[in-house]
Amino acid sequence: MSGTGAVSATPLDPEEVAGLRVAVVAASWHQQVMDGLVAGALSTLGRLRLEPRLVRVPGSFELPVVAATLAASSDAVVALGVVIRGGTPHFDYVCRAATDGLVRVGLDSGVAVGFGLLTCDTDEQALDRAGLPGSSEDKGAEAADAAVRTAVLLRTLR
Ligand code: DLZ
Repeated sequence: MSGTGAVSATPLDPEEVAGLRVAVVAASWHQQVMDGLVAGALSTLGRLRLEPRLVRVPGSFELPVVAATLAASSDAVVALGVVIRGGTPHFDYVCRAATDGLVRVGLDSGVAVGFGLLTCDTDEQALDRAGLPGSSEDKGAEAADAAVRTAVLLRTLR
């Protein structure tokens, strides 16, 4: 999937997001990439003067169950992880479980869930999306922005 076509929405204003409770849940596999994703998400939230709770889980497979628990006390949950394709079908199972699980968390809880799960063929692809020096994209920042934007929208719709 290409990043071409991403929205360039008006930047969020700290005043319109004030009071939102935000949690970040981050997997731990592929440390360098995860460091970039977490930094991107935290810096986006920090710019909005939000103070997220950060929770680490072992792998991406564990993201949904912890996201579900965090959703009970949050207005937005940002889920971050990276899965790199290997030589077995394990990749597909972890990606599907994490993705389907996170969708379910959002629908069951009504809480905004930001999808910051990279599913890549190679380390290079993941590094290029991790918001690190030299990366062309910052998916951690994008997931945080999308989660907060959606939480604001849900707040106005209710
Ligand atoms: C087992 C596994 C493998 C092979 N690869 C990854 C990966 O690339 N990224 C990731 O976040 N987690 C991986 N895991 C770990 C699983 O997500 C999970 O933590 C374990 O299967 C234990 O439940």
